[in-house]
Amino acid sequence: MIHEKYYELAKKQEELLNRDNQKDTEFYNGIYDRYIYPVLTREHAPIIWQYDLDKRTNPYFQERLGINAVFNSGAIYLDGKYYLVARVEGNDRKSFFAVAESDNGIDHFRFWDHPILLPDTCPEEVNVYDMRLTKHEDGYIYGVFCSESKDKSSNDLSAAVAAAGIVRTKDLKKWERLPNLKTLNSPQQRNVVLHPEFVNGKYAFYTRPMDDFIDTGSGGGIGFGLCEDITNAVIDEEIITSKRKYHTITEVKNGAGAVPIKTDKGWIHIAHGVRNTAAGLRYVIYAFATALDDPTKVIAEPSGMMIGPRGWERVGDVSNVVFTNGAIAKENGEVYIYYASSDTRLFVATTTIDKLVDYVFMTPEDPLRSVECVAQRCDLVDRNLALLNK
Ligand code: M1P
Repeated sequence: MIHEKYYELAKKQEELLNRDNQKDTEFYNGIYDRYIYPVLTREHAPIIWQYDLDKRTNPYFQERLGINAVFNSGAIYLDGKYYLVARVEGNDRKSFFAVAESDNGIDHFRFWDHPILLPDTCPEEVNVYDMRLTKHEDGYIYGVFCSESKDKSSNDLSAAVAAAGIVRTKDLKKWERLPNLKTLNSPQQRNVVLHPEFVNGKYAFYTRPMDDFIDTGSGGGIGFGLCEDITNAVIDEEIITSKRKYHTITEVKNGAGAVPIKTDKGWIHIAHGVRNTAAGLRYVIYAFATALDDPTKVIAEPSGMMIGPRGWERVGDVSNVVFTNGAIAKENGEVYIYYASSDTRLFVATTTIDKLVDYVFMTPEDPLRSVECVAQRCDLVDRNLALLNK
């Protein structure tokens, strides 16, 4: 017998799932549009994931397996639909993956009935999160994610080891688990992204060399490495592409985000940068371009952040964070950047390839010193005043 409260909650949830999103007309920067509502929140999680609907076993209709947050999502466009593979975090702090789909990419996202049950091939793995989805030229869709385990070499209960887990699928329904990526020179890895094309005939990964679970330590930025065999992926050499720099948005760490977008002028990368503040770490999203014939060679890197947390985006489980691990670039030039705010909810920002290219190649680089930043701004002012006073 189904508890009557279920129908009340289901009706309320239907209203949320059917709500149209709206562009945030208060916001303008010419680079992308923001939207008023998140595309996914904990309120989007199916009721059947959380409640036992049976009145006999759940007379008070209590939440049995609560959902705390829905955030960092891989993204892919397949057969006319927009799919997100979201990081869903239960009240128990464990994350898992679940597919949500929409017809237009900006609203009406709806989770499939079942979360993804990954093949349990990694007994030490305790947590999984932040899947990047790569439609690879070998014909598979790969999901690369963080596979986290307890650091058994330490007595500290919070000491953990992060590695890159790899799965592949053709339909987002059946997932084959491959061995975790091994990087011979980096003890830990997070924010690993598979490049969509072979490079020199090999699989190419963007990595994030780390000495420690939180601190990247000597890790100098976003790495890059090649491997022969994705079914036993080993990278013996990582080189740094986008570097961390002093007194910038990447000072503490950075990491690859969405799968790079191929354009006529180069690969466009949408990544995250982290700096420290008295209030803790601040995560923002930035962009850069690498050469088409050498995806490790940075050829343009606009100054500063592209997306920063704004308004209520600043507040959540881990406040002052925006983070992306998925974007969709369609053949018609539309781009959908899915970014989570404060490890709590997921938003979309929309733009186009042309606007992204203009942003990445026409925005001046960070000259890295205040005095030079002012000179850069004065140059802009002078050019504008000359135009205005003509
Ligand atoms: O809490 C902010 C983000 O922290 C991590 O990113 P990084 O590895 O760069 O520190 C990730 O765990 C990410 O999931 C999270 O959003």
